[in-house]
Amino acid sequence: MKERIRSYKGAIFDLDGVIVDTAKFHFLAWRELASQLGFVFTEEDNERLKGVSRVRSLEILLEIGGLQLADEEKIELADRKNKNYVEYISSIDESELLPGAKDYLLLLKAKGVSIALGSASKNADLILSKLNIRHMFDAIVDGNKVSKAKPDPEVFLLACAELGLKPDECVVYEDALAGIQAAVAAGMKTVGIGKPSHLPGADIVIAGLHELLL
Ligand code: B16
Ligand code: MG
Repeated sequence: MKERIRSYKGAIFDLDGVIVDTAKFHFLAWRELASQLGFVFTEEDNERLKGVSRVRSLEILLEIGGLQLADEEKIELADRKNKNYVEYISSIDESELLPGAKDYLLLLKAKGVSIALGSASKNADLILSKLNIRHMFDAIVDGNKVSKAKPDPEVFLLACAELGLKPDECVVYEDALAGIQAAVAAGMKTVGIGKPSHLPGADIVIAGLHELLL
C-alpha cells in the first residue's frame, strides 16, 4: 500500500498539521485576540479552527465568546490576529518541520513525483520559504487562489490542474476531515494524517509522513 501511495504521479499536501504544526501559533494569536475581547479561548476551542479559513475561524471564535459584531469590525479583528500570527511565523525555521516531512518530499522528488501544496492558509508562501522547502513544490495553491473552502474540492482540483495531471493520478495528504472530504469529492486518493477515528473516508490513516519513509 505504501509503495503504491508513493508511486502516484502527483502528491498534494495540506500544510498545517501535515508539513508543519502552525496550529500552535494560530492558537497563541487567537487566544490573545480573545483576551483583548474579554474571554478565554482554550486549546480545545482551537481544535475547531484546524483547516478552517481565517474568516470562518473568527466567526467560530466570536461564537465561543458570545459576541456579534459588524462586518467592518470582523475585518479589523481578523487583520489584527493575522499581524500577530505573522510575527510568530516570521521566526520559524526548518526545525519546525514535522517528522519525516522533508525526507518524504525528497523521496518523492527523487522518484519524479510532481508536488503541490493545497492549503487554506493565505500565509502558505511565507511559511514554505521559512521552512526552506518552497523550491520543492511544482505548484502552490493556497487561500489566496481559491474562493471555496474545504470540503469543497476547488483547492485540490486547482493544484492537480496546475501540475498538469488528472485527479485519479493524485494523492492528497490531509489532517482535517473537511480536507479528506474535499479530496474524495475531487476524486483523489487520500492519506489521512492523525487518528483513524477522526478521519473516516481516508484510504489510509497514518500518524505522520515519517511512516511513509519505510
Ligand atoms: P491563514 P491548512 C489552515 O491551514 C489552518 O489549519 C487553519 O487553522 C487556518 O485558519 C487556515 O489555514 C487559514 O490560515 O490565517 O494563515 O490564512 O491546514 O489548510 O494548511
Ligand atoms: Mg491542515
